[in-house]
Amino acid sequence: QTFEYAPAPESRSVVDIAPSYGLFIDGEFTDAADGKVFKTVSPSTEEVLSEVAQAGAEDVDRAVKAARKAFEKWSALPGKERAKYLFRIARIIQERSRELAVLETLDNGKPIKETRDADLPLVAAHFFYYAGWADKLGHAGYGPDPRPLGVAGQVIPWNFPLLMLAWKIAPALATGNTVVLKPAETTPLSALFFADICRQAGLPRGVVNILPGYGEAGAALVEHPDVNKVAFTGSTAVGKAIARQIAGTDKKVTLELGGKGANIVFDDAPIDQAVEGIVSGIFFNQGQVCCAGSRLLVQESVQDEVLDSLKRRLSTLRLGDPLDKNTDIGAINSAEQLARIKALTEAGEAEGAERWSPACELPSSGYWFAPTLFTNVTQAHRIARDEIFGPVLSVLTFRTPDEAVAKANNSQYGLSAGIWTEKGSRILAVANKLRAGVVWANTFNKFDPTSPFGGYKESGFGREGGRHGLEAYLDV
Ligand code: TXE
Repeated sequence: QTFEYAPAPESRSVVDIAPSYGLFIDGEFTDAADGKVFKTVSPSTEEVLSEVAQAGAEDVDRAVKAARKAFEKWSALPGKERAKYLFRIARIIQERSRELAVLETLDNGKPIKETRDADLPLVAAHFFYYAGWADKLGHAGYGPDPRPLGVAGQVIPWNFPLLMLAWKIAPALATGNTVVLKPAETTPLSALFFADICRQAGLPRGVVNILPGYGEAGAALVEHPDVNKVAFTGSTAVGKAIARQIAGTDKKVTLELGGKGANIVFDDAPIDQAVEGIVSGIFFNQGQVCCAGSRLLVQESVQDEVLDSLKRRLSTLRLGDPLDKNTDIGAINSAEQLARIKALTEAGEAEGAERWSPACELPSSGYWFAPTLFTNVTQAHRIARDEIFGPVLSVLTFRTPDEAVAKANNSQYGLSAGIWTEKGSRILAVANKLRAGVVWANTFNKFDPTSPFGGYKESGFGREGGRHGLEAYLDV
C-alpha cells in the first residue's frame, strides 16, 4: 500500500526579510563606518535576499568598545540574573523557530526538514543548557569563583549558521563574558535575526554585537588588542592563520576545524541500519559538516551487500527545493564551495577512483551537486585525505579491526568516527583506539548540548558543549 504524501512547501512569506540590514553594535543596527554593503543570495535560486552592511576594522573597534563597556555590568550580575536572559532567549527562539527555520533554509540552502528538526531544536537546547549553568558555575569543578575572560571575539562558518552562533554565544554569556560575533559572509541573516531576539529579550546593550562581513573583518576582530578570547569554527587553513596571528598575545583560543570522519562498518552490523547511518553521516546538510562520515570503511566480506543497499537507498533521495518538506538534499551553500567540491571530485576520477551517482536531475539555477559515491579508493587519493565538504562519500575496505583502526587514524584530522557492529566489546576496543573527538556507535551525527565536542590533531583544540565548554570562557 502506498500513500501520496506531498505537503505544500514552506513559504518564504513565513519570515519578513528586510531589503537591507545594518551591523548590530551596542544594541542598535547601524551602517558600516565606510558605508560598504554586500549582498546575500539564496543558494537554491541565486536570488538576492538582502543587502547587508559589511563590517571593517573601524566597526570592529566600535563593537569591541561596546562589548568592553557592557562587560563591567554583565560580568557583575549574579549568575541567576544572567540565566534569566538566556532562558528568555531560548524561549523566544522556540516561539520564533518557524521563522528562523525558513530564514536559515533560504540563506543557507539546507532542507527545511533539517533546519526544523535538527538545527532549531539544538539551538534552543544550547541556550537552555547554558542558562542552567549560569548560577552553578561555583559547582562546575573549577573552584568557588571562576571568572569570565572578558570580551570574546567569535568567528563562525556558514554550514550551521545559527547553531554555531548558539555554540559560541550561549556559554560565553552564561559565564559572564560579552561577545562580538562575525557570521560567515554567505549566511549573515539568521545572526541578524538573533540580534533582534536579543533586543526582544531585553539583553543589555553591548552584551552581544553582530558584525557581518568577510575574512578581513574576522582577522581584525581576532587581533583586536581588547579581545580576550577567540573562538573560531572554519577551515583548518584559517584556523592555523589565526593561531599564528594571536601567538605571543595573552588571548585564549578555541579552534574547531575540518574533518575526514571514518564510518566503519563491520561484517556483523545490521546492514539496513548501517546504511541509514552512512547516508545521514555524509548526506546530512549536503555533507557540509565538519564531523561528516566522509570515508566509509567497510569490511571486505560485506562490501557488495553494503554498496548494493547504499546505492538503492541513494536512488530514493529527493534533491530540490529546500523549502519543500520532502526534500532530502538541498543546495550547496555557495558557488565557491561548489567549485571546491567539483575540483576534488574531478581529482578523484583523475586519480583512478570509480564514480557513481543516482539518476538525478539538478535544478537549472542555484548551486547543486548530486549525491556521489567513489569506490576503488586508496588511502593516497586526495578524496580519501582532503575534506571535500560536499555530498561525496569515499569508500575504502578493510579485513581486520586493526586494519580498520589504522586506516581510520590515517588522517591529518581527528574530529569524528562511527562504528557499526553488534559487539559491544568491539565498540569499546575500537573506540578507544580511534584518534577522534567523538565516536558514535550504531548511530551517527547525534548531538547534544551536554556533550563536549572538538577535535584531535588538525581538527583543532578546545571543546565546545557540556561542562568542558564552560572552561573555554573562564579563568579557573
Ligand atoms: O572557510 P573559512 P570557507 C572547510 C571546508 C570548506 C573550507 C573552506 O572544507 O570547503 O573550509 O570554506 C572567516 N581571519 N570548512 O572558505 O574561510 C570567514 O569569513 C578570521 C570547515 O568558507 O575558514 C567565515 O566567517 N576569519 C568548517 C569563517 O572564517 C576569517 C566550516 C569560515 O570561513 C579569515 C567551514 C581570517 N583570515 C568551512 N578568513 C567546519 N569546521 O565546520 C576567513 N574568515
